[in-house]
Amino acid sequence: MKAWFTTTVLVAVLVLCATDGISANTKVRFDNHQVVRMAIVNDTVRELVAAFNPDVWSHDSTLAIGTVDLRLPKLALQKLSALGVQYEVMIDDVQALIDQQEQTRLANANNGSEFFTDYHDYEEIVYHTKQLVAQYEELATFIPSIGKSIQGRDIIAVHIHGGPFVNNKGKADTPKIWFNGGQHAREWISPMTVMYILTQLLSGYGTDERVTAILNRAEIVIVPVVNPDGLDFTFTGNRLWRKNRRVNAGGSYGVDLNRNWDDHWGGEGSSGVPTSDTYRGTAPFSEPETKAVSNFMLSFNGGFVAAIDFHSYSQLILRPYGWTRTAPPDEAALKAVGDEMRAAILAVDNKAYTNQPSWALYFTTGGASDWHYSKAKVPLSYTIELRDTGRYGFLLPANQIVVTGKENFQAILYLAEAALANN
Ligand code: 0X9
Ligand code: ZN
Repeated sequence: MKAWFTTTVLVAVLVLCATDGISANTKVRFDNHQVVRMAIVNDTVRELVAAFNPDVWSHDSTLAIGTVDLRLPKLALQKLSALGVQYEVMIDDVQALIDQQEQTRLANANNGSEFFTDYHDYEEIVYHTKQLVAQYEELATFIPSIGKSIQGRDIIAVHIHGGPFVNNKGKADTPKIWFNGGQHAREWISPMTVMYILTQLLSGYGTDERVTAILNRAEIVIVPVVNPDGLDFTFTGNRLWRKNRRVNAGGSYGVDLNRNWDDHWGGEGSSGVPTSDTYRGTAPFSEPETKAVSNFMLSFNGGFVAAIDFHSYSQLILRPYGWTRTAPPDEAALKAVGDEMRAAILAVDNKAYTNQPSWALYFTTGGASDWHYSKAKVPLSYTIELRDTGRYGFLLPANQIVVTGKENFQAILYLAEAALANN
């Protein structure tokens, strides 16, 4: 009986694992991997490097000529070095850093530390958001599901509809502001920054003059985690996972959600190859996550005056377009507000974020911010790439969560005020 039971359980576990692309309790390890900053000086170097199939951290769909951050095994790097390829080591031991951060996180979880002391997984974020919003019933609504991810997780949202004295609630022409995080799974600072902004907005109403003035005029809509499956997977399977968890034709996993939006979908700056980290999917909005989030935004019947899609890393304030070098009709305002957000961020902890058009980073098509701007008609639409500039990259230490939150909270206050000034 016991043997039968054990065997059955074992088989069941193995079957489950086979569908996940990775075995249970086994996390992908990055022993002897480094992150380096490399000069791709010409096509020869590009091809040499591409042959090792690196994980590109400074994200382009192709290995462009210029400077790129890459994760590769030491052995590959030594071979490239012998061939004359030059690089600077940014992270000497990727696995050691992951291990150290995981241990800190477990310790913080066990000693019941405050939410922003460390990073949180999808379930912890859902639980915390629900508890938080429950304290501000008059001001905000917790929406338990705007749709489900491909693995069936609920995508949550918060609708801050203004204080009890606001009389314009729910009207299509009420100015609205949008913030989302977590399209890309490994960019852990993104959902945390959105959560920080949410917390400051809720707790600031009635106590902070600027917050009160903003929430007396505008509604704020927040989706902290667009890609719950991906985020979960970075805690359970692969810390450096980027895409969602769609099983693609051919058996590989994941669509890059920030290439799946219905705006110039399929063009340069996305990949048609399912194994690629910038795989665009089979059609615009083929993914339940982008479909749910875009439909949710459209369900407000317009009125969004500003939007930010938070990512990491590189400290950039990106404005449309990603798909063409042509400046959008609102270029002057987008640039001016971007400059002010940069200044607001700089004033907090002296961190310089670069304000630039999105295409100047690299081309992207099917990105959320271009869709926000062109299809949802949000005139002040940005992608912000949070900290840092590459010392830790996606593995930004948790002790930078609060300060990243603070500097970006100053940016969104300015953004909201600027957006409302025209309305
Ligand atoms: O490549 C991306 O999706 C973003 N960078 S990341 O390193 N977080 O992956 C940049 C997207 C910018 N594109 C638009 N704003 N259109
Ligand atoms: Zn990203």
